[in-house]
Amino acid sequence: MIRGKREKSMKSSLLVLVAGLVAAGASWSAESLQDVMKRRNLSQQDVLAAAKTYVPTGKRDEFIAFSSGGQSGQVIIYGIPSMRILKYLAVFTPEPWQGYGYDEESKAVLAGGRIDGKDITWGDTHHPAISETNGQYDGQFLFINDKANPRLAVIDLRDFETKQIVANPIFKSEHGGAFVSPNTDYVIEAAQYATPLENKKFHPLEEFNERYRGGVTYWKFDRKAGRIDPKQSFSIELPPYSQDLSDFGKGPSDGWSFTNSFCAERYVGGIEKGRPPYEAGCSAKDTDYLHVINWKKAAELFAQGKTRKINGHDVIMMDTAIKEGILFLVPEPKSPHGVDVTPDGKFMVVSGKLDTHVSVYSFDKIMAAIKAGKFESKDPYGIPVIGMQDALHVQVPLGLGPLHTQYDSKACVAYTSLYVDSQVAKWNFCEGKVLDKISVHYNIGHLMTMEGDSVNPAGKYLVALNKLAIDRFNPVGPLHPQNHQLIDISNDKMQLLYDMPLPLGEPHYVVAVAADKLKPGVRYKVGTNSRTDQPSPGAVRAGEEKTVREGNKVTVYGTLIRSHITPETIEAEVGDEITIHLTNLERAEDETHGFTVSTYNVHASAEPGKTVTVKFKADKEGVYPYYCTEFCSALHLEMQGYLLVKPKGWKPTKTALAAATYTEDDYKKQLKKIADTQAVIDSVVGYITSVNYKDFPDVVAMVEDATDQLGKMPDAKAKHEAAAAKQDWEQANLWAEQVWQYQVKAADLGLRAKTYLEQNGAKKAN
Ligand code: CUK
Ligand code: CUA
Repeated sequence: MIRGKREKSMKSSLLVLVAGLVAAGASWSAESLQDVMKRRNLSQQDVLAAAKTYVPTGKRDEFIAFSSGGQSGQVIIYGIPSMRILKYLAVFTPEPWQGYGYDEESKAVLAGGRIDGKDITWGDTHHPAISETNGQYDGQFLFINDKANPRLAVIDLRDFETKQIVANPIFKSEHGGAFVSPNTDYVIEAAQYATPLENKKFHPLEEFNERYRGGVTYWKFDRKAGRIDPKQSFSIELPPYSQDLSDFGKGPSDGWSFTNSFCAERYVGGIEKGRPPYEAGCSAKDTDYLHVINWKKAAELFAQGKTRKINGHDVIMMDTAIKEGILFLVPEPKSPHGVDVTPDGKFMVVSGKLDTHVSVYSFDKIMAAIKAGKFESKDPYGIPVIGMQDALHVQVPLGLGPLHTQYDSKACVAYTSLYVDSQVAKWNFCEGKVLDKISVHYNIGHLMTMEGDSVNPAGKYLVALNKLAIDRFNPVGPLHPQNHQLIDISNDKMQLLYDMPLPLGEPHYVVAVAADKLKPGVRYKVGTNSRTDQPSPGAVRAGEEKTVREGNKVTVYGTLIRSHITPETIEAEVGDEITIHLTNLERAEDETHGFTVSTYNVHASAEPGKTVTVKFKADKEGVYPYYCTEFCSALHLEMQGYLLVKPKGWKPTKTALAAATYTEDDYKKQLKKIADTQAVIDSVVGYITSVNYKDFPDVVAMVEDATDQLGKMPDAKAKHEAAAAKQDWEQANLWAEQVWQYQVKAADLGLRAKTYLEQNGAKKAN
């Protein structure tokens, strides 16, 4: 028997492999740590850094980081402190592994991001934000913006899938998002490059001051639905000042939001006409403006209907905002970048890119000035301007090119990135003094501390998001990876621990949450459309699979389970529209099946319980294999089928399938194999039922899957026995083989369950 032989030879080669490993292990352990340090030229410091970041096999990271994927339009997920990349999460850009943009469910999500009727298949992601409850990260949702095409995405952290993309109805770019209010009722987005808000009629640059506008959008997040509600969302019209980053107030400043700007000069360039370029015109003055907005009151004005509809979206116009006293400006030096509210909500830290200072504004002082009506002037649009000195708590000279600020678990301690100096400065924002500096490689943009945007940052680690890697890694051509450097901040002096190359776009910002706050599921309720979280109309259970033809539409309701796709042939006529729904019937963790049809540019990833749909036009007659794209079991390669696209009016000339020859002897061997395997299954079942397996939901799922497989056996058994009675040895052998296939899958699950129970301390059942 071929299989028996193959198993035997596999077993003996396994033995050889194990023997080899043991020998290698012995020689490896004979080398001491000192030997390795010498051989690899490592210092004590290096070894200490390695020990602080190494996560042994089977152990997990303490924090999970969600990094923007920059121009890739994705989110990059990695663990801290190991810096191991865990997933590239598909957001604005098609991603084949996850079937994103290749199956119908995800195409519907991407369609939400269409602008002016056009598909936009990339994004420039900048700022991820984790949902908060009372200002603390709750690990439920993630938001991220697309700067290039003003859009915002909602990711559900129960399954790490993008659920929604909304396009901003009045902006043409968008940078100051995503940031969340302390209870995630709103997600803010601020415009970057001013344009006419309606943008339906052309307005020349000569009308910039009158017709072009910036703004901020407050997207209402419906936490129960897990979606943004565009109808409950609104914007505030702002001057064309190139609004940049934003942050929400918290604690005493809850109810207010802050957005800075960098070209309050309102310069419009024109280098090709001999005018000085943008960079000169946009940085000519010493100050720009921090926008201070009472968003709670703005939400009331929206509720009262004090808005104008622009492109179907509610906008509180500047005049209304000024009259109602919800909008103020404070000068900030000079072409600033980053406004970061302190964890206690008392201060707003602004960095001047072209100024060596960070400016710490006091919320109390700003409120006192507003209350007293003490303004130094009005801007050209009539917005009251609070004097800088009336709002400042302290200014601290940190170094060249300060950009972004993050906070420590220790009170008053902050970290600011210094782009030009390529350094991180640790400083005290209460007293205004520098505590420490460390060099990074090179030209740092954002930096991030653990839970650093929340009301109680976790400290411990800091990640420097360096724009240039230059000489840090093995060269891979002129386009270099980004360099995320991990820094230990648990002591007074910062210590550099690790360089991680990030090879997927230029991440701008990253957020990290304690790993134990994330509770992602391992399976869906059977038949779920994961993008809507609703039951899929295309779902069927085992035994209910069918193919339906209506006119030129062929719809397949199929299933996936180790190791077959049902159906195994799909028949169509050229020109038919084919829709294939597939439900993964597995419950076991990590039992994903993939699905594709040759040359039709479709792909789906079906995790346990999920129903996926692919759709295409069978526009060319011929034969197209389809198969499972994930190596899901020993017979994964056999998880296959044929799409037969026949010409119109085609008639068969040959009706019998080719067959191999089988004998009675073969059949007897099959029966013996089945009996042997059953003995293995019985012993595993004996063990599982002897312990408290019902206390382990993962094992219960595996047992359910195994029971499913075994449940199909009687039918196949009846078939092989009936065939044997008729001496049809082909059918008898093949159905007996199918019985064994069910056994093997059940045994595989049973052994996995047994291992799990042994490793997780199962106890004797009473
Ligand atoms: S930005 Cu890129 S380094 Cu978009 Cu937050 Cu500052
Ligand atoms: Cu399912 Cu491979």
